[in-house]
Amino acid sequence: SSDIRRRCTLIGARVHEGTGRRGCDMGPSAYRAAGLHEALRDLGLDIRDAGDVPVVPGAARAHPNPAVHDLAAFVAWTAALAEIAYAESKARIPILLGGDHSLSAGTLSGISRRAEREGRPLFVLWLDAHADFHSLDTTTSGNLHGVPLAYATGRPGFAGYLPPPVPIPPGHVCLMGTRSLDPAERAALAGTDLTVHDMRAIDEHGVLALLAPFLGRVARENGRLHVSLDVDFLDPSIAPGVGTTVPGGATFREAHLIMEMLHDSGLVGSLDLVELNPFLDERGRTAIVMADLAASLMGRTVLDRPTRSY
Ligand code: HAR
Ligand code: MN
Ligand code: MN
Ligand code: MN
Repeated sequence: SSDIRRRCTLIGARVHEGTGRRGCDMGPSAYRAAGLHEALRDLGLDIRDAGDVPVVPGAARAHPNPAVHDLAAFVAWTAALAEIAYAESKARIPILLGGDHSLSAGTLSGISRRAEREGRPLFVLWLDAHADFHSLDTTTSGNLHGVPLAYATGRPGFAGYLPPPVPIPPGHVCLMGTRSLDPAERAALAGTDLTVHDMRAIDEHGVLALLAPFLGRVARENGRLHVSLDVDFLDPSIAPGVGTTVPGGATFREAHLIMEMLHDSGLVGSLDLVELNPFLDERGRTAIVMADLAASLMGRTVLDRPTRSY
């Protein structure tokens, strides 16, 4: 088919160095075991499986902030994933199978370069309990899964360590599900026009009323939309397989409606599935729920409805 939305590439990114605990490197295998590939194939999509990206961190890199760890791995993953995301996004939807959220520094670099080349604005929907808006200077945990959005939006503090990305305007980014921010992130966000729909906003207004205006804007501006889905966006009761559970997350129905709206919009050009930790999962249920959500975004429908335009 000539429709880019019917073609996707699965890219395994076994990065775990961005967290404080092991296990995320098993994520790509867990998605395969959960039947993600078959589910997408059953939708009639043209699937390419790029396998797992081989990344070997170079020599250790020091940073003035002593908390920062595994910076060499972060740099290597970012460079490698930026390349593959750029290449694959030319004619297909890259789906990154994480791996911790530091991988999005790479995806977003590659996709923002692609969007610039296409002359289209890039928009980002960040579904996460966290904002991941630390710089290398402000992180106190030193876990670099807490920095990718700051890097991709061109926040200072990365120069000399990572290649400068084509910065994504903060006003093009929409966070949903936010319920855990560190003080430095809160302060940094306050100085931007990034949209933050925290869990309270979801409780008060529902996901439809919050997401529809954002999708409308992406459509009007002929934008390309990147979706980053962190497992901890979901409530731990349905998604326990993650290292950073935060109570009070999205229900399956809220998450599923978001996936249906994204599918109907036809705007999604790339997707990250991040933070799945199979070592902490219960009999694969988190891998299965994430695979199910991804399939719904890519086109699983219960009833055929006329395509909605936002
Ligand atoms: N803000 C905290 C930190 O920087 C927690 C970051 C957790 N991030 C993820 N991905 N799990 O969203 O350490
Ligand atoms: Mn995250
Ligand atoms: Mn998170
Ligand atoms: Mn703009």
